[in-house]
Amino acid sequence: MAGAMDATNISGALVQAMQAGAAVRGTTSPNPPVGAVILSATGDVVGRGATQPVGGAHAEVMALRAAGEKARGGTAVVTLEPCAHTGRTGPCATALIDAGIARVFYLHPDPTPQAGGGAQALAAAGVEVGRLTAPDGVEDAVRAWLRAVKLQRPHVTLKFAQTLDGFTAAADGTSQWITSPEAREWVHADRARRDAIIIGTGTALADNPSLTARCSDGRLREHQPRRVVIGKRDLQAAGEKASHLQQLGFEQYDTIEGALDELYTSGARDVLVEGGAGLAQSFIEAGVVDALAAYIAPILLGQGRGILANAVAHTLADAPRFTTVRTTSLGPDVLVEYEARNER
Ligand code: AOF
Ligand code: ZN
Repeated sequence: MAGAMDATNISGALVQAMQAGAAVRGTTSPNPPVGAVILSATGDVVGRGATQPVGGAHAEVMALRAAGEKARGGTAVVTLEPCAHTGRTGPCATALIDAGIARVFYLHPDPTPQAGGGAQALAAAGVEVGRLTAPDGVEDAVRAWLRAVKLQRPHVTLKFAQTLDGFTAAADGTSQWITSPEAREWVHADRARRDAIIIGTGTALADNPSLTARCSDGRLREHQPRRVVIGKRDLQAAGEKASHLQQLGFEQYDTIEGALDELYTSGARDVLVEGGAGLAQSFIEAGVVDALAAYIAPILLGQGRGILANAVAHTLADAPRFTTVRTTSLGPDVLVEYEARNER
């Protein structure tokens, strides 16, 4: 029977494992960004690890390496059920057994037919196995991957910066800058954690956005997402206008469905849609928006351009609804993250 001190250690280890997983988000696809923590037999954290880029070690193996002999008789806390298969790497369940781990607690079961079954393999080897639930307010980086695997298309987050009355640009079209430097810095960090950033051809032509993930001093971040443009307008013919995108290389698809199909097949699991209103509208209408990231600035416009191009519901009862999962203060602004109600 687990004592109170033990439960505290395990929930603390889970938060650390979730943080380790969140830290590698954007670098692991098509694999999930998993985090793992090893507690020694006396309950001390002796190893931490996270999934390495494809072909590299899984989280458990990284954490076991860090722990060395101190893992013997200890506890592993992982954000995904340890795999039971030999894929690009060996089975984590076996690695845990071989290291002499006595107990394994994990957050999400692995739903894939090829890697699932680790819990059973561990239990069959005499390891005590338990499930954990996620604490509120801590980023659960595996969720987007789970949703993507279930739907066989990337998890989609629709992002926008808006005034507090819901406008993304003033009536005259000015939109720079609604949100603060702090919010923009966060946006760049977020881009580096995604597999792809998607915009519409209209936005590509009007704004000539770089769609790069940059540091505050303008340098490119280490991980850059794929740049994707959806729409039928010819960007090549537009020449100079989309020059940023052209220099950096971008992928263009005619339709949302075609883009999501190809992105999933080529390994993307977590993508960000950055606008404009026409594309956002089409994503909502297609029913493929899993999450929203709303950057809300303390500005009033009264009139202007909205997040979407048209009504998506004519009566309140039909309006798409979302669940608030997290709010973050970014200087004077607030980031509110939502999940679609059909998420689970
Ligand atoms: C784990 N720990 O850290 C991750 C897991 O091709 P492979 O061998 O890299 O295996 C990929 C699959 O393993 C992936 O689809 C997912 O089911 C699982 N990911 N499992 O035990 C980890 N990243
Ligand atoms: Zn594994």
